[in-house]
Amino acid sequence: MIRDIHVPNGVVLAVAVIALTISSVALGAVVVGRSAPGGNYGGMMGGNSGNYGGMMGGNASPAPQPGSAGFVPGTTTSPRSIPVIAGPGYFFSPSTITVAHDETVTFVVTTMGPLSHEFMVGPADAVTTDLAGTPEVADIGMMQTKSLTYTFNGSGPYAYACHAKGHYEAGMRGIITVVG
Ligand SMILES: [Cu+2]
Repeated sequence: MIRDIHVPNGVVLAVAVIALTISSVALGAVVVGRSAPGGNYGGMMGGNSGNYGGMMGGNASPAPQPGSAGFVPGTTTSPRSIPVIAGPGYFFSPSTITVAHDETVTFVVTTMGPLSHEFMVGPADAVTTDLAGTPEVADIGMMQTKSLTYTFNGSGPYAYACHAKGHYEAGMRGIITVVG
């Protein structure tokens, strides 16, 4: 049943994540961030209520992605929120993410299943080698959500990974493509 979340259906995933995290403290911080001028969900979803109404109502049209018309890139004052599910098992959903050059993104990472995970993001070489100083949030326990904000101002390639013992080797990593 939980495996269903892994299907490549952005709407299902987004709704699941929001349902999971809407009561969490972590998302609260993100919502505050998104409330800054020019960066609320109302504009992106084409609604006018400035909240999750469009997505929770089962709207089949996800927000425009980088490279598409109507895309609104995240900024340092209003990062774009990207939900990520860790597990159950040794993978992230999604396993590929697209960002715009110079965009600031807040990854909202929720662990499914009993294993604790971490989320590291940065240049692919640093992430692959677990280089000290690479941004990460660690010890994300079952049903916990932690957030990490990152600005993609380099040339790439970028990646994300979990380096809990054995997890990276088992496939717990993802690729970030920069466009624009
Ligand atoms: Cu892990």
